[in-house]
Amino acid sequence: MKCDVITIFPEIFHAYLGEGILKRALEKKLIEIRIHNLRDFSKDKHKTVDDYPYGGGAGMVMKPEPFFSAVETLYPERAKRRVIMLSPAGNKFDQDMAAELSREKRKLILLCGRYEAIDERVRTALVNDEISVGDYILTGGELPALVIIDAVARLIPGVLGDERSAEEDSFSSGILDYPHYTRPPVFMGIEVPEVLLSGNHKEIWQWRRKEALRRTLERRPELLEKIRLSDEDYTLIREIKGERQ
Ligand code: 4G1
Repeated sequence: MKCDVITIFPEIFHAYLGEGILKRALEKKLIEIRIHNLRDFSKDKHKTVDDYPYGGGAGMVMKPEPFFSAVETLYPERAKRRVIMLSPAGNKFDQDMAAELSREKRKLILLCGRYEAIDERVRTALVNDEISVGDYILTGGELPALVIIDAVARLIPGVLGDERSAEEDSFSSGILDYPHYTRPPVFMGIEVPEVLLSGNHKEIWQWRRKEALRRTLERRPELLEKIRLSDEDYTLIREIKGERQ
């Protein structure tokens, strides 16, 4: 993953990317992320990046020139870049989209908005894709950009370390995770399910699969329509339905 971010708040990215798994992946050069300050691409002496909206109304709009100047300066070759705008009007980000972006050969350029909105001509003439991380109102596109960087980076081979592959984790199976427990065996009077202490790995994995299916059936039944279930899964689902009052 090669990624450039354009933002008026570079420090937000340095803080998050300076910790944990992503910090290590950057050090090992498994991913390459460059953070650019949009203000550095503003031409006037006050380094203005926003202006009043034509037609009036509340709030400010981000000017188009600094975004164009930033992208054309940093990555003039159109064919080798994929400009992504984080926007509530974009396609909803999900694990499939993260996987697709992790396979992208072009450099990803993430544009982060602030204020009310970004001038429409950025979308029309600069942006390839518009992505939203969800339906709520935010103060800026920086957290959405970090969500995308985080979800995509951990799919790059080597980023999660040798012990743990991205395929092993819960959501890559397309259903919710099973319940997890660690010591102590009894906490606040609540016991760890006996099967997990049994050492019987076949039974443990059967229990985990069943509890994952139970949770998905209860909380996110629509996820089950997106995946292919095995004959054993159908047996477990029948058991779960028989256990319900
Ligand atoms: C109209 C949410 C505006 C928000 C309707 C998810 C939200 C970027 C995202 C807004 C943003 C709704 C996102 C809103 C986002 C310019 C600066 C846009 C921040 C901005 C439902 C503010 N996923 N929001 N407007 O939140 O950037 O990516």
